[in-house]
Amino acid sequence: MLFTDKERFKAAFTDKIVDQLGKPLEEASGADVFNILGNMVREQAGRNWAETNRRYRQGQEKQVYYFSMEFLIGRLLGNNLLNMGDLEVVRDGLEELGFRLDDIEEEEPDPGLGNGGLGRLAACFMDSLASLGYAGHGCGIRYKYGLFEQKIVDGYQVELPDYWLQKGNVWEVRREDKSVDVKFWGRVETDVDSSGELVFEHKDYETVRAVPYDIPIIGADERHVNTLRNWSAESVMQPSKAFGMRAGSDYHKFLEYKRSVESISEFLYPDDSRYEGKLLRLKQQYFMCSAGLQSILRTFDKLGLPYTALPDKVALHINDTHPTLVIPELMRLLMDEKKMGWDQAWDIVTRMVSYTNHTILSEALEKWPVPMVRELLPRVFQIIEEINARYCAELLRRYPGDEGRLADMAIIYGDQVRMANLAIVGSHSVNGVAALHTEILRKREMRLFDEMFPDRFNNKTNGITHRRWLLHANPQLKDLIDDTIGTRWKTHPQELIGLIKYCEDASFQEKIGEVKRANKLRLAQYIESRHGVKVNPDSIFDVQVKRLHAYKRQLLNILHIMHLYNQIKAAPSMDIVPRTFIFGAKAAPSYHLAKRIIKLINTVAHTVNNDKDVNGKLQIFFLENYSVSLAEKIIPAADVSEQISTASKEASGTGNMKFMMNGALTIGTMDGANVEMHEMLGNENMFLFGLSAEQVLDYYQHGGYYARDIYNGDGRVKEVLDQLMNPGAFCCDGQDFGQIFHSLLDNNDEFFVLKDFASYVETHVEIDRAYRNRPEWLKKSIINIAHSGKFSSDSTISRYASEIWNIRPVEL
Ligand code: 26W
Repeated sequence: MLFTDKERFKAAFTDKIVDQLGKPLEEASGADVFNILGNMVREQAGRNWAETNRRYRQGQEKQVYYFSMEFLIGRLLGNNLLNMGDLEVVRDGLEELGFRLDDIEEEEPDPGLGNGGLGRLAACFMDSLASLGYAGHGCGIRYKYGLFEQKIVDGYQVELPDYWLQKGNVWEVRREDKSVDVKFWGRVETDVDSSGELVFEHKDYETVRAVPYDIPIIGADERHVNTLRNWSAESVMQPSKAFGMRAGSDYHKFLEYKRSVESISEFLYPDDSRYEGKLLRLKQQYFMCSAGLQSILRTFDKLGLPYTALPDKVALHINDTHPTLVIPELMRLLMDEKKMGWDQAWDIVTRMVSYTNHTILSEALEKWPVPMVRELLPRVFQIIEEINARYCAELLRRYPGDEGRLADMAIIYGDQVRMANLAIVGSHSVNGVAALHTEILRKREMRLFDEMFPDRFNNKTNGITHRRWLLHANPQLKDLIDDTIGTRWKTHPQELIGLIKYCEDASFQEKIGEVKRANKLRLAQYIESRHGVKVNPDSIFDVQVKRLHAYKRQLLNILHIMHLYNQIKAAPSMDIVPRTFIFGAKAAPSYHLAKRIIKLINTVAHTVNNDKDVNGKLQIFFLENYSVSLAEKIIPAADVSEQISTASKEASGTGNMKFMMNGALTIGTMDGANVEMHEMLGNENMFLFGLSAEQVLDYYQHGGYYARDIYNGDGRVKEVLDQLMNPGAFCCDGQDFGQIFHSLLDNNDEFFVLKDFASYVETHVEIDRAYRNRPEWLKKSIINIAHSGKFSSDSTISRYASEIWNIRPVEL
């Protein structure tokens, strides 16, 4: 705790304002209050941070490093106060000084250092690691620009740069003294040393300085403070050093060099689930891997242990294939710098590295062109070639003459380096992120690897931190749960199951209903402030928020809404429970179809929201710039959670878990972690629809699906699709939505939107019916909350710790 009581906090805070800003409290702005408060929190955490590090070093504790190109951490002020146990004191104290903590929290820029699920998962894991007392740290990139800020202009997505660092970052500490150099380009010279060993020397390289910025990750007991180390790329000041020994490096070249170096940590690639083989991205990946490993080895060196002890003291986890270069880079460091032989280095590396796969979408598989890797990273490429050669030889020993297998499994094939294959071969553990996803990896996508390395594959179903997504985002629900089952669930979220006892308790149901209504009112106010429209808090809040991607099928959702609208137009007296459909989604800037879908949602919203016949039965809002902070406002207010991906395509989903924890009921396909939700909830407490993964995969393999048959056979489908093309309610000239129409009919509806349409419509009718029975609905809502503890990332992390990393909590 920062402050033992409110009065002391007020005094200390007021002093700081005066001392540091040289102005009286009355003149302090919201931004001033945020900065001063943030500084106080960080200073306090600093003591525990130093102590944590001292203890880890002194006890020679095994450290886990989670390498990830994305950490979508969200705002930190509220969560840090929560984890330090200061939230109430600070809230009350500020209140008395004339400030609302909620407003102060809004002053903090939301660090958009991630695209979506993968980045947010990394952030939840950081929180759980520290909260459970594990020595686990993040290694990432300090992007100057986060994911673009989305504006909606005339219904279209417009992207603006997100310069989140503009006003500085109170949480980070620049650690100049921990800088390391990373080398690109050049060539490798081979020589024989005095003892007859081959030595490899990297010549004519370009040097990039990597400077770490550390962010303290404060655990829920406040005492464990781990480190998220994000690397920033800077130029080396003397041109001679920057270019190694290369001749002719003049000043003009230096400026060019400086610009190109700084671009490495300039921006986050805004593409989610689609791979682009861009040189700059490869540079980012190597930059992070090399800098991270060098700093890890430095820390290890201080222990004074032999390198053979490395796997006992350090675990390296790679978040998808993006940091796979950790494998050859660590080989390089061990062999070239620490003078270790191949076999021993390989044994060490593979015992240290573990890999998580986050998607089976083939368009997301990273494959780098051989010439690019060879030129940018000449020594690393040699090592990849050697890994590949040895591994392919082993393959042919096991499966003599099986060229087909070799073609599928090789790391380098044709003109490409396949990162997933390298990641599997170079690690001791490969995990999927939900039971179904892991099953698909083992039985289909990675079948041959599973056959070759049967002990390597395992499942770790994703999780979410209940501290951010319940305690912080939904304080009223937190209080109600505390009053009902006590507070142990906060450290043991599985104990939320104790709420089951109350699921039929009428007074508890009513209280749950009141909390939901309060959250809906708050969101309604937010929407009104942005859209200037009143939102009916008694309508069903039906929400789909996530990245925009064809497989996630926002299109299915909006086509269904168009159908509802058509029904109302045909029979304005139609009896339905009023619905408010809420969307939030960013599309990759180059993903044209996704952007059309955003436009369609906004067009339909405009028509429906302004049609008198609709008479409040439907409202549609597309909330711009979906982000962690917006999610915290939306999710607690949802009645219905849309998790409607084409079965087999969503590796896990984590939004699904957040909604469940906040008492929303899910309409979903049997995909990702929805399957595991359904296992606990049953058909009673969840609304399932659509094809199964098996059916989908069968269609892909054997054909037999004809979207046009559905268009011709189902009048409802024909009506909404024709509305995409013909002038009328939603469309003007047939140009706007033609691409969507063609993707469904001419490209045969890759994601089975039309195939699942009928069952989706029916299931929504069921939701309408279920909502009318308020006690039953609230009972289902309670049952959802009660089971959501299973999806706490604390459980997930405990399993990573014991089954993959072999670490235990460190007592402080
Ligand atoms: C190289 C381009 C690229 C960028 C990002 C390819 C793939 C990605 C990520 C793997 C996409 C992603 O975020 N995947 C999501 O990961 C979540 C956490 O495991 C899962 O819950 C989601 O289902 C999965 O889509």
